[in-house]
Amino acid sequence: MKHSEFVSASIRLNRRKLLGATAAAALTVGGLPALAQSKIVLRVSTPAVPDDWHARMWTVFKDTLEKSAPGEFDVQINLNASLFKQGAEPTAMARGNLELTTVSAQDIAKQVPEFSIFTAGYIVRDPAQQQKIFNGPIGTEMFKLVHDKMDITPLATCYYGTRQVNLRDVRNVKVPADLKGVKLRMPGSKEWLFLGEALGATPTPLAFGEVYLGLKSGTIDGQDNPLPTVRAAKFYEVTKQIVLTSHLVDGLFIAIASKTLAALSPAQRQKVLAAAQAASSYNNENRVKEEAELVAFFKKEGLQVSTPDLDAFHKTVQAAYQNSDYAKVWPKGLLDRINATK
Ligand code: KDO
Repeated sequence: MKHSEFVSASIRLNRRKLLGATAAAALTVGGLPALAQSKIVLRVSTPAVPDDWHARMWTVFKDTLEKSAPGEFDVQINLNASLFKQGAEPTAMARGNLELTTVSAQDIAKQVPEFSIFTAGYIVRDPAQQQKIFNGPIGTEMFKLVHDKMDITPLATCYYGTRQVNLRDVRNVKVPADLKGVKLRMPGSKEWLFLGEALGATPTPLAFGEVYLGLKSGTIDGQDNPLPTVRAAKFYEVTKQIVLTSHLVDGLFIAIASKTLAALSPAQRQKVLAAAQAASSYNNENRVKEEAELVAFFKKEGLQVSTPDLDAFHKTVQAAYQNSDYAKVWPKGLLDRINATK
């Protein structure tokens, strides 16, 4: 099943669940929503800073939708977690208080434990493989679980970048044991904290918006994020080293509240899906390109950029996950299927 077919199938299910077959039929008159005169408000909330690609892509989403459906939608973009705090978005969407966000694998795993396979270090190999995984049968199966359990529908997969360790002070980091005692800031959920622990550090939970000051004041010793975000959020101003651990090829999923999607006409749904795909393509292309250029930029800014013993990191991190409760709920055979995705 293609992703667009998955979206259409999810919508059909949801409309029935929501409205009952007759009411669902009555909502569309001649292919147009009954309330076509008033614009459909789509509120977006994200912790992203304005200069980051997954913030800028929402303007692409808005512009694409305005072109394909002039005057039909009012897309309201709220950056810097100004509408909902980081991680609170999926609940807000299920309650009808928010229409769109980018949801992380870690936030999904809270409600869909099977998804925690994508929170584990060194599983997904690179951005191209990530797209293949989520745009193929694995994505369809996993997104169905998200749809069924969370009342949100993933529309497109964004490459968020490959996470690297970024330290306040220079340290000789070759193997995970060299991060012992390092207060490494992680987002505040157990899935994230486990990753920090698996890397050998002492994970410290903190919201994204507080990381810059935490690094500046020294309440944390470091943080992990992909290089484009280290630039966009200006963490390089308050840190001295980047250790290229490349521990997580991270993804963010553009998701819409399933009730919102179900209330759209079929044509509108396709336009929203196409706009989400245009936004993620914009993000993915720019992020991959910039990621390749940033080591030189950080060196120019005076940071030390080092490469650790990646085999040692792989082995330690993978062993931590394999021996954890997370791996116990990974669907049978999924890891092999991911590894076989080329
Ligand atoms: C972060 O808090 O480190 C993180 O990178 C986690 C991601 O899942 C995502 O929430 C991201 O922040 C924000 O979008 C800010 O870039």
